[in-house]
Amino acid sequence: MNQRIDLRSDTVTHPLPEMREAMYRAEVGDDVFEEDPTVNRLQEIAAGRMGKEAGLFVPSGTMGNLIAALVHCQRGEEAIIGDLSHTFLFEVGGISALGGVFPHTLPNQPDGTLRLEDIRAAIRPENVHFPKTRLLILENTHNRCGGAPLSREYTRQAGELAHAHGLAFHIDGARIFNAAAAEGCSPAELAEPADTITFCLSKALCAPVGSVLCGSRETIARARRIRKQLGGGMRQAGILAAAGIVALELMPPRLVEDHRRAAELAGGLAAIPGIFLPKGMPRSNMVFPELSPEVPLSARQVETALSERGILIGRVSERGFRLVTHAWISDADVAAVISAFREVLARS
Ligand code: TLP
Repeated sequence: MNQRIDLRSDTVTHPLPEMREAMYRAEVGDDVFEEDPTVNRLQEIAAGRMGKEAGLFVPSGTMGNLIAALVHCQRGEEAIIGDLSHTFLFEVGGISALGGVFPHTLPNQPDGTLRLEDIRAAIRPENVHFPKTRLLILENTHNRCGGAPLSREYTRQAGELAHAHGLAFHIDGARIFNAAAAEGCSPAELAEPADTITFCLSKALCAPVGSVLCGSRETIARARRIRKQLGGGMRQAGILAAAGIVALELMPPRLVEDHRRAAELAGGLAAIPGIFLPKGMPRSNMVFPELSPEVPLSARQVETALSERGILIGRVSERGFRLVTHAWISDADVAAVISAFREVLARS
């Protein structure tokens, strides 16, 4: 990668040499005919990791979540979803624009959960005035809630509640491998209560493109038709899937390193006068520092000053930032970012 220290997201990671090699050598076929052996293998491996019967390779996490909403809901039906969830905030309203799915938002708690009593109260009784509540969507790790992982126990309870009321349960597990690393369990254990889960190959796992939607054989067969309808049927996609297979083989065990670096980054930033961090965070690879009220700079000014020093970070509010660690961020980078923040704030 280039010389910049890029903490804007783990989506900025580039494929490893092993991935490029596997892409070069990939056996391919027409995946719309289900004849691409590399895609088929990726889907099988991915489903195995999630403890589901089948997987579907999709171009993005956004499409995976959209297909899940469309597979579980008819137009005019409702999905219960966190008000800080990626699907609600950052997927261009796709579930309603394209699927006619009505989002019933509930407040995300600081730990990324939705309160079970809120979910229970949101499920609508049969009444001619109401949309049918069909789906519960949770996000693990929860991006806007500090990268918080949801526990197995919470996920199990949420799943039980959803199923007891006849709802389907989808997990946006874009970073489910980070959640598993943080919780010290397997992704399959976190996915177990869900009917479907999407996870991304192109974030912390460093593959260049793609996500996989996993679920039962029957659900994934229907999802395949929806993917085609959305224009997501790809042809010799084995070139991309090959990198995904390497991602699944090589990357999950190293995620704890990203989490350790995020903790070190947070510790270093918290020691700088004028910066504070939410308590108990980070739990995975995201750090959300904020400027204290006495700092005369805006987040935008700090972001610009850092970018002049070759450090790119995300800005999430007037006073807040998001910094994401990933395979391209070293210990030296963490130290450089802490001292650059210190210098920029000392000059204000
Ligand atoms: N998140 C991106 C941005 O869109 C904000 C990021 O930099 O974090 N679910 C979650 C929880 C996500 O964080 C993202 C991407 C997605 C879904 C969508 O994945 P893609 O970008 O592959 O469509």
